Amino acid sequence: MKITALAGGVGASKLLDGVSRILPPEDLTVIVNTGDDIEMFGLYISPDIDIVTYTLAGLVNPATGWGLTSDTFHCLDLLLRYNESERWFNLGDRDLATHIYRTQQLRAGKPLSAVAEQVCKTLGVATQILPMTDTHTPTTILTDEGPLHFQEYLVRRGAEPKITGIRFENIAQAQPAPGVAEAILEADAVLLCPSNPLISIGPILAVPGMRQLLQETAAKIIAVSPIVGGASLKGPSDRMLAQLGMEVSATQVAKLYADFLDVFILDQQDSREQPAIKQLDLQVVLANTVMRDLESKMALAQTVLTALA
Ligand code: FO1
Repeated sequence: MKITALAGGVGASKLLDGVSRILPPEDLTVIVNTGDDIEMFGLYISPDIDIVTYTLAGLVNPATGWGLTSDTFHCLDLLLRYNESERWFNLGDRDLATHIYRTQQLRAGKPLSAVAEQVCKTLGVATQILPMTDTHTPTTILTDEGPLHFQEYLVRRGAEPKITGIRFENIAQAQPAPGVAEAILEADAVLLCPSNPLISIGPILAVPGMRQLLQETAAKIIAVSPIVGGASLKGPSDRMLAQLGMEVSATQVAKLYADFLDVFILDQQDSREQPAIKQLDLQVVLANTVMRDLESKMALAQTVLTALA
């Protein structure tokens, strides 16, 4: 079974880790959010691409879910002595190699998708990892303190400022990256990972043509809820939904995807939401969606694959 996943962030990479241990890794393609991308220290950082790639390569730092395991920060220490103002974003010594390589290749005219492919090859990842687009479309969070790049909002400010809107810069000029349309149209199933629906899956769906591809594909489309017990497990999904005037619930997430979705995986803790989600004309599967260890990642991955069979 060929599966194409839409992913962003640490929750997505945990589920994909489980899926890639059950399916042959070549049968999985991942379309990744690039709205989090940012230039720091003159280097192009693509956090969600790296999180998924490092996870599937078995190299991710298990404590943070991003960066490389056992990395050191000697280069950053000296860099910050030159430029104190970028102290808020941590780049490990080995992680820097990926950013230096990516930046060199982009400056030489290579598209982001080609660089992602080369990084996968080098790190031994057989799963195809595609950026949603090759155009730089950074996510701006509009807040009561003014507009902030997503990383400034999340990492520098700890998601403290109150948000009033979200803008995906340059999105109207963006096109799906090479391979994205085929990956959606030719898949047997499409999986929306348990990622923030507004700033991880949202930017992917905002790429012109993406929602139509999801509506047109014959693939069965399944989403795993990122909201459990009325809150997000990690990250600011819950407060962002609330501050933008939306309900903080799994049902709200299902509504955001209802125009193309077939199946919704709802956490057991939220079973009382089952009727509301069924009313959206979706099949509902109850499961434990909290992934604390390899066993729970693989159990959730198996639930997804069984629901798709
Ligand atoms: N997240 C943090 O909370 N603090 C950091 O200093 C940080 C650095 C960082 C460097 C490279 C990278 O690929 C990811 C990094 N992240 C960091 C994670 C990232 O900010 C977010 O978790 C993702 O953008 C959300 O998916």
